[in-house]
Amino acid sequence: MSAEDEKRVVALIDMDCFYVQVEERENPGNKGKPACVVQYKKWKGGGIISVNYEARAQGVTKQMRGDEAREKCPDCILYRVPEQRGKADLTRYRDGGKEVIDVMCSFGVVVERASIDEAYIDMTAVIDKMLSDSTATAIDLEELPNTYFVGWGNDTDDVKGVHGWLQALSEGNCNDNDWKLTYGAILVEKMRAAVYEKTGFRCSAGISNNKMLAKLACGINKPNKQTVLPFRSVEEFFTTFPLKKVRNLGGKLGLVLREEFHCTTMADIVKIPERVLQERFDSKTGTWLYWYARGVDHESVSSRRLPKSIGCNKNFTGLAALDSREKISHWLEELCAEVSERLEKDRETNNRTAKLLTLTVRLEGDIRPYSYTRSIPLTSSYEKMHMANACLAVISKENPCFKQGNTRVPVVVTCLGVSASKFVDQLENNSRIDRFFVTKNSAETNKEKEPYAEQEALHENDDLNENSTDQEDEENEFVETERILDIEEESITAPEPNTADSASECTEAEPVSVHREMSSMPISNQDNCGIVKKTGFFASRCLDKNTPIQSAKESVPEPAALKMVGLQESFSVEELFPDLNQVDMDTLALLPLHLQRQVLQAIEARKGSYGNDKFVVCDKCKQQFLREEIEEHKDFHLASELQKEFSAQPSTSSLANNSKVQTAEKKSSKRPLKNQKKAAKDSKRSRTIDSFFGSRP
Ligand code: DCP
Ligand code: CA
Ligand code: CA
Repeated sequence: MSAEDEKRVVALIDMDCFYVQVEERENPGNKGKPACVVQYKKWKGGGIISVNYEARAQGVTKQMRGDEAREKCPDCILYRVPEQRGKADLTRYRDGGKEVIDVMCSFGVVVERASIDEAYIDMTAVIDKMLSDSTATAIDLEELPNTYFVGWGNDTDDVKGVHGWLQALSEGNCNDNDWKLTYGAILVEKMRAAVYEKTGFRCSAGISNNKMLAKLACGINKPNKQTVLPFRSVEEFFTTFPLKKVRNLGGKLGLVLREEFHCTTMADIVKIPERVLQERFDSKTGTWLYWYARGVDHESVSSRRLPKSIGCNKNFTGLAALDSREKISHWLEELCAEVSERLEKDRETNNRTAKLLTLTVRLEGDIRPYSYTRSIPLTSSYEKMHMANACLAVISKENPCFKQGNTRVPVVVTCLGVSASKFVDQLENNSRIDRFFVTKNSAETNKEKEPYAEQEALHENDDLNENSTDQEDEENEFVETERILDIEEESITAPEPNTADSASECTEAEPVSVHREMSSMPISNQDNCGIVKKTGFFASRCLDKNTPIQSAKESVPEPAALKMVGLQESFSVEELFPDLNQVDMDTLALLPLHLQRQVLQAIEARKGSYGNDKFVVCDKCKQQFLREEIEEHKDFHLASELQKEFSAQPSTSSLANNSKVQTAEKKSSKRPLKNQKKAAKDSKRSRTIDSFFGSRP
């Protein structure tokens, strides 16, 4: 651990018994009485998803059903999640969460909404300013009314550890980080008070130097309390802290650590040498884990107020399982109606449009939370039937019976999910589309619009996203949605660092399902969709547009970049648009130009005409290009020529030396063509056109 690791001041704020608080605000007369929120179906009083602290005091837990809660606590109030279209309607909870986020944002800190009821805050800049402005050395106890300090409390006179901590500060027995955390705690006290004043909701918080520590600190003292976890207390604290409670270690990674390495606490991981961790996982993950176990987490808090995906899913268990095309179609319509409505509202409020629709399906007999996921490009239309038909086409494709026109399907669907993601700013829609399929760096430039949820969801089970879920299952599906993503990830790896300066990769904010099986069915092509699994057209923008797509693999040397499915794949126009009669021009316009050209050429070829005025012929290579492409293509020729000339020069020649260049040019122009080609070929081995330009003074 170094001073570098203690530079930031990060908090996680989590609402106390959130759904109950939302209900209590609607029913103020019930405040202070024991209460729960139960899932909307009534069997045994419904499954409990939120319990207030009054009910907890009487032994009611989330694991119970409503009836059991009443047995334990007869006067316990049971609120029911509202219902719409036969499924849970979480609008009021979502809206409540947004109110809280707005209050936090008013403090000038970086706010990353992490789930329906929590947010990470990076307050480093504000604290640094407070510290530089402040002349005070002593801090008043009253500024920290609800704050606990891990490692500083005792069982008698200073349970919270606040006295001991402040005394150490006043005696100069502390470092810069201790001061920063203390000011951070004061600021969070103020934020929580403001949240209460403006929304009526109580919350708890964890304050430390990074997201992992802030999150686990938050859970230590609840409700309406906040906990500071100073770096110096981490080592001791980790000797007993269970690793499965730690962010990012709740899933597969944690399972391997528990089962193969027999680790139960964070301190157990510390005992494993870095090399061993690297061998078991991979070098990057091993190193990440090595430091993570020591309380080091570099993931940045990125400004995100909007949900990353908008979706919903529903379980159809037992007799409710969907065993016909009609039933599947009906429920797809219902789900798409909800998604469509929420997307429209989102477009209006946030000025953005979703570009990808992901369908999740679980078939009967499958013990996994899902059987497959498929993603489909989404055009600007949020029309529910448009989306529902596209989803149905996907299922038809996956299930050959549909193709044969049968109405009964041989496999039965037990869970359906529809989720829209890949939001782009509406105004700059088309021009910015490709940045959402590209590097972390470019995604970061659009931070404010980058939504929350799935980044977390990849590695966590306990954070919620804004996807509403059918909640009736015994095992709560609200969390299961996240587990879907967790399980989906094939390899066990460190989470991608959330930093603007991290290595450029094609993975930022990609839901894992999309990594693995990004299909590219044009949404207008519903009836004959021909889903392309593992397609690569978005990935192809990483390549030189004049590079044949098949060479994509060689073009992307970084293993992490290969995570984006499709970089290894080639594909044909037919795979992209199986029915050339039904190419949706809006969808086509989202593709890179060279792909648009290939599709348009195929359409023209089918018609037997080549006279489309979209095309121009390059006078150098006589190939046809789109008008928009030709300038860039000409640059390619220019670059090739320059490279030929350059490679014809003796390797020691200096470009700065004009006379030498001229000599070389003369020589090269006299060179027989065969030799020129050879020279160009030789030079290609060591230099690319890009590197040539890069090396120019
Ligand atoms: N939720 C859900 N299903 C779950 C867990 C939670 O629908 N399995 C919903 C209801 C919760 C909200 O998400 O109110 C937030 O979840 P938390 O885990 O943060 O739990 P609470 O806020 O209810 O309680 P706590 O005070 O422990 O944070
Ligand atoms: Ca909560
Ligand atoms: Ca929570």
